[in-house]
Amino acid sequence: MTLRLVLGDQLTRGLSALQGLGAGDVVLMVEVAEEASYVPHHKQKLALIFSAMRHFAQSLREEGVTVDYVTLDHPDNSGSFGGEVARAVARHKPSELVVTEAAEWRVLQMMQGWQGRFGLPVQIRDDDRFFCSRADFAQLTAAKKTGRMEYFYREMRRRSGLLMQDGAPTGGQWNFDPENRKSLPKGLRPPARLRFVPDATTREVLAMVEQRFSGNFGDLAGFGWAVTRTEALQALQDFIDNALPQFGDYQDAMKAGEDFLFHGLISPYLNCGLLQPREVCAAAEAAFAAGRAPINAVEGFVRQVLGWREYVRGIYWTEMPAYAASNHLGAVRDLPAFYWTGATQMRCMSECIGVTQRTGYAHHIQRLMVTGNFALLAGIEPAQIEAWYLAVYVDAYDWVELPNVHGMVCHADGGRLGSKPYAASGAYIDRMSDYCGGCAYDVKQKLGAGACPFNYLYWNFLIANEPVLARNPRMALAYKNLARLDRAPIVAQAQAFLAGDPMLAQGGLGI
Ligand code: FAD
Ligand code: DLZ
Ligand code: SF4
Repeated sequence: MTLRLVLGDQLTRGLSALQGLGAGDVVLMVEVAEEASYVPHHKQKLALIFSAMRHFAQSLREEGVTVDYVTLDHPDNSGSFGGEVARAVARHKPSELVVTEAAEWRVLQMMQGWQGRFGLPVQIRDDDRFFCSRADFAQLTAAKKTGRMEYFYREMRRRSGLLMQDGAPTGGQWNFDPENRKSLPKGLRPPARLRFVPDATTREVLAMVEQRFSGNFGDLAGFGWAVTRTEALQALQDFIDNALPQFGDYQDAMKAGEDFLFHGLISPYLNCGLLQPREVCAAAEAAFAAGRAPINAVEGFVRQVLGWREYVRGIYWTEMPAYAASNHLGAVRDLPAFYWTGATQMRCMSECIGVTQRTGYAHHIQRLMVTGNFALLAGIEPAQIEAWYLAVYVDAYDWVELPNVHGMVCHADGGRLGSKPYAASGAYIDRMSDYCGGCAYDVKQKLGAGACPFNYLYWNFLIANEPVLARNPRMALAYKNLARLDRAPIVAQAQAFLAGDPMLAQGGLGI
């Protein structure tokens, strides 16, 4: 018989490891302490993964498949993938072990040692759930000019045929981004979103997580994530019908108390395998074809999934393991404690950390331009802010979190992912949100007690990184503007804030 391992982010019936499943085969699924604790995951992330794993095992059993499922609290659980495969090999004495390549480098390394360790043939099959294979990505982006995301995305449109008509992009242009930067008008209420009431399996997992991981970040109370394929498809349909039409317009908007706006809320399902990238893009394209969503929304959505998601995965696999070790801007500051509590007077930060605590979710601009922007401007050590993002989001896995944080947020890769750092002053946050209105700081004030910290931290960031960034043509305008300013008071206030100086009214990283 063949032993087939299915990991917690491989919950897909068509998974390559399940292809050719024979009557005598055993599917192995294991809840292990090592995975549950390599970062202090948000409680909702743990609950989502364990519940989805248990439901997936149940659906296989209902098909008549033999599933050997080891729960976290099983008395003999060794706590690691390797230990649990070893125990299963001893139990079942398989002639072969079949796995789908792990999505992350750390686990693939482990898998590659299993044939020698267990003394039996181990087949590591490709993960074919992505549009672009690892080999195709490397070949497609080898040339410098075509290595950037926009070129990669256009080529993926051509190859997939998504939003293409007679060889040309549907709607006459590749990219509708300029239309997709509106702030939310007063009075426009985003739709209520479909959330799911926990069933008995989920309630059991919630109790286990609450008991075993009580000290972890995040609330469990509002848990409403889909945990089965059926529910994930319902969540996708809810997005397509109710939010997609305005997804494009308000893609970058932020509003206090509006946790989900018009976003997809599908990344946790794409990343654990309950939904497939092809079907979510096809659903959006069908909405456009039926006249139910405009092109700027549908193209904006397809670009995120077919473009960005595939691109960051490609960067991860072409650059690892060296990628994680770079620190281009030499950032070394410790992560402030308020990232774990939300207790700061910067309202934008407390709102974005607050939604993260409540739901395990924040949308792209909250992650990039608020919590990420602050980490960049304050010079937080990449490894520390990466560990935070990997822990706190229900959709966070190393292969997708790392390029987004290390590359896009920290610019620690020296521009491999994005050609310039996404640094911004308070004016950007003020334009795209309603956070500043209720803040203890004044976004219009550049310096002095009460000035928005994002303002002087922004200029201080440019000053501190001038030797590295000033030659970047995309930073030319920022440095031209800096040339008009008196640097000394900016640096003094930024340093006092970063040191937590109590003389600075409402100031400091310590708060
Ligand atoms: P929507 O806004 O509706 O977008 C649709 C889909 O596009 C998403 O579900 C996602 O699958 C994909 N997508 C969009 N942007 C990206 C991107 N930059 N990289 C990869 N996929 C993208 N996404 C993760 O899935 N896991 C992470 O750990 C993660 N960490 C991030 C960290 C930072 C600092 C930043 C800036 C972004 C990160 N993202 C991550 C990307 C993005 O924020 C989330 O995919 C998105 O917020 C998920 O919510 P949604 O499904 O409502 O997305
Ligand atoms: C994230 C996660 C967690 C918390 N727990 C488990 C687990 O107990 N068992 C499992 O198979 N997978 C888990 N996962 C997902 C894995 O970390 C993921 O499969 C690896 O990161 C490989 O990509
Ligand atoms: Fe954030 Fe500054 Fe606005 Fe306050 S004033 S919410 S700190 S950008």
